[in-house]
Amino acid sequence: MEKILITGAAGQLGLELTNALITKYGAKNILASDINSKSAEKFQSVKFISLDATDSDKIKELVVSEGITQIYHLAAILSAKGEDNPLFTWDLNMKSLLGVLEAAREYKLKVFWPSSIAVFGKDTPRENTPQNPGMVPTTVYGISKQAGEQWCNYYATKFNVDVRSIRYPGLISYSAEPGGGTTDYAVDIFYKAKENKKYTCFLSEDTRLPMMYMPDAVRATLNLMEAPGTAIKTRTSYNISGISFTPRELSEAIKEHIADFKISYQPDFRQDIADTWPKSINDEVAQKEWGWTPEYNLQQMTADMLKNVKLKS
Ligand code: AKB
Repeated sequence: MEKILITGAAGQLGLELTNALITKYGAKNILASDINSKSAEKFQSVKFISLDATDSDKIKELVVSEGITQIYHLAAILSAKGEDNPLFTWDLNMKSLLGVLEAAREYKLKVFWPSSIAVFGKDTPRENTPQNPGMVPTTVYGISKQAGEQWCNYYATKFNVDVRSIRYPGLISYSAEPGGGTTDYAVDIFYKAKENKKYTCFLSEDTRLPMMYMPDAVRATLNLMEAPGTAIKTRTSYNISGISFTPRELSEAIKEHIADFKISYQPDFRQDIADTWPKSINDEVAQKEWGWTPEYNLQQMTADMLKNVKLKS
């Protein structure tokens, strides 16, 4: 039986993946962790521990004491927030990954680790971005994800560690808000649309970015982790495509439900980051190797978000 440790379980992706893993493997086989001990309240049905993901000794200790067989290592600082403190971001993102990979080598664990479209940069073709183009990332988060992909590939080829990864686009969900990303506007906008029918966007109206609705992202992750090892030929990280849209197109989709919704634009430093990222992603390799295909389009995602977003009291 699998026993799964999740780091960064209280984050936007963490909460949803934890729930999906509980459904798949049963609550008693899941150990949720996050650095913030207050996050415990988010995990009623599953064991939770407060864990600094850079503490590699503690991770190894847990692997032994809890009989862990898989780690979903999600803890990281994202693109926009990472720029506030580049060295700390590098340290946290890399140290935690290397600790997990070492534990995986020693105890033969299976690992999932998220990469990001932030690995791409100014030299990358921005339309239909291929799996292996030139990549010179422009944020410390992107640099850490790019280097992390190489480390994953190294551990997979040199030590036979079964580590699998996806380059997520911007993720959109209603259970937990994202924290510190360049794509966060695509979640914030739904809260503001429901709260007071207007939103000031920190990206310009025509900034097209790759995004994905959370149910697709969770399904992609589980499908990748379930695929036979022989099918997984890419051990850096897989491109996957969902929905690409601009803030203007998203606002138009919202207006189909809230006719008097208004959007204005005040681009800030996040615009410079977005301008180096792809507009759309080519995911032929993921399609071919493990059968990836998205389900949600812009209209379906928008209707579902507006139905489910709950305003904070
Ligand atoms: C961010 O904007 O930093 C993240 C990402 C695309 O990895 N959502």
